[in-house]
Amino acid sequence: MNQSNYETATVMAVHRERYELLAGNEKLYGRLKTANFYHANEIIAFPTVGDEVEITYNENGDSLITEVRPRKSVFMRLNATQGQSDLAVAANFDFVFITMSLNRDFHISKLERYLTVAWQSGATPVIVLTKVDLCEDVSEYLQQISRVAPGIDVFCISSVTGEGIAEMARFFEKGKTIVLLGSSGVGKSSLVNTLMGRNEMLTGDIREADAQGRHTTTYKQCMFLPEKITLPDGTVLSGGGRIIDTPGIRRLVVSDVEQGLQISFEEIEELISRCRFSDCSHGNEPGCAIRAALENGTLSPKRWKTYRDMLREEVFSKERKQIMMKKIGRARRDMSRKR
Ligand SMILES: Nc1nc2c(ncn2[C@@H]2O[C@H](COP(=O)(O)OP(=O)(O)O)[C@@H](O)[C@H]2O)c(=O)[nH]1
Ligand SMILES: [Mg+2]
Ligand SMILES: [Zn+2]
Repeated sequence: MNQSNYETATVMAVHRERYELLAGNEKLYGRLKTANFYHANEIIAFPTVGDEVEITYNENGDSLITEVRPRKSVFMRLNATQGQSDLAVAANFDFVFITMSLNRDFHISKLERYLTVAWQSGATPVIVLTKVDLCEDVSEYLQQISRVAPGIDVFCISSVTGEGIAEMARFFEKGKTIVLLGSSGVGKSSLVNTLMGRNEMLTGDIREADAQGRHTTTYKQCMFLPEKITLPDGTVLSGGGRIIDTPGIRRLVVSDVEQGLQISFEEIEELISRCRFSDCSHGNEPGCAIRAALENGTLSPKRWKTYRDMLREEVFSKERKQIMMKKIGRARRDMSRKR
């Protein structure tokens, strides 16, 4: 046995069906066992970027990924394929940078959704408002945010000028991982490139599909930040840690966000607990605290709608999961019978 006979590795990037792994200081490639299931925290899961995996090392080719280690945090999204398990988008991060640009992309209901998934992931949300160089007045945005995200750090930054990035320095720390969450075009990859000091990710109108085969086309990628981060204006920050860039998630689908909803819509759940009937549908029942709050203006109809939409998606996703677990259970029993 030589010293590079690794048993565990970190998933640094996910290509179509091949995984870029880091084991010790060595870069390896890994593949999945075919027709098999991977377990992480009881959820049936395929490996994703940031995952710690167990491998069967192969010095002559791709290693075999045999198991996904339990995750300390994860983003999941629903799998559109019927009967397939939810897909992990990123794993094992400490901070979620919820990125929205200070122009077209700014929607408070989107932020509410992001906050819910961020809390649910197990990591700490941080709000990063990008393209501050294009925005004349941020105060209106900040005011809106303080209403839905009290106590959460908010930064206004520009990846072009470097403005505001120094204030975030405490998140760039050895042993800590940041994941970027936000719509396509808000400037996630630009932020990565500014922090890395080189063009690591593709940005802007160079679509991922246009650049197949090039190094930068990686779908999801985890990078080590430099120990010294040099901003465009020459400021040097102490860096370190890792950052995960994901492609823009077009429509964030909610699954398993019960706890996240409890945290990010705390005041709504508090109101609901004050409705006279415990099974209040918040329609015409007497003593409904939600209706009272909507009528006196302390609860905005939009926020109430976002909450209800997310709750509905949550119920839907739970039902789907139950069906899937039954299917998998059946498949397992069939398999063991055949043996
Ligand atoms: N003016 C300005 N443009 C930015 C900034 N960050 C990103 N952009 C531009 O916004 C577009 C989308 O950026 P990109 O990083 O690809 O967004 P992503 O899809 O979230 O990764 C590109 O054309 C960038 O040049 C910024 O801070 N200021
Ligand atoms: Mg990008
Ligand atoms: Zn009610």
